[in-house]
Amino acid sequence: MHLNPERPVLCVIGLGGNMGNSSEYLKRARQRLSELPEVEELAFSHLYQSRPMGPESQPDYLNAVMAIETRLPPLDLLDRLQKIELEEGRVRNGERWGPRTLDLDLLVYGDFVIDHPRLKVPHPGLPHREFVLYPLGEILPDLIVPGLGPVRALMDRCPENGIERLAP
Ligand code: A4P
Ligand code: MG
Repeated sequence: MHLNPERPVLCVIGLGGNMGNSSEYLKRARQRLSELPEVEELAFSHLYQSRPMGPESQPDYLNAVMAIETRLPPLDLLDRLQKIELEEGRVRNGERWGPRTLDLDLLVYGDFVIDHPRLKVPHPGLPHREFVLYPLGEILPDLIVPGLGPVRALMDRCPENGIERLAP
């Protein structure tokens, strides 16, 4: 996949974490993402507290989403996200959906639908996850997710599952 956009592309990144001081991890991740030379921040949602998807014997998560503009090709952007995860103390221990300090998912990359061994976009979990859809609906309520439709319609079909928007 050699996609090299000529113009900046609107992308959405999902941030999550449930180990350590999650609001600090999310804040630092936001800072680091917006400091990347090829990235401009457009919007950042409130923080949301959500019940863990996956093993239940782990703390609640804090989640947020960030809209950016970038000319980075998608796999380069993924590399940047994974580098930040690693540097922020993320340990991949193989447990699926286990606890983590920081998880950065590329949710949307412009109008593109990407099916690559390292990267699926839009993120396959997007239509089923309240902790993605509710913050996304807050900052980009009119977004049409490629192949999936309007965010509002996706939200209407996704139960809230106890998600709470936190005060700033
Ligand atoms: N990958 C493919 N597509 C993407 C994409 N769009 N964005 C590949 C990011 N990565 C993508 O990810 C595994 C591989 O997915 C990567 O190497 C990348 O090439 P990972 O971060 O190493 O592993 P993971 O995150 O444990 O697995 P997974 O299945 O991606 O988990 P999720 O979907 O990230 O979910 N509960 C609440 N309430 N809130 C959460 O944020 N997060 C998770 C993790 C579990 N439960 C949660 C939450
Ligand atoms: Mg992930």
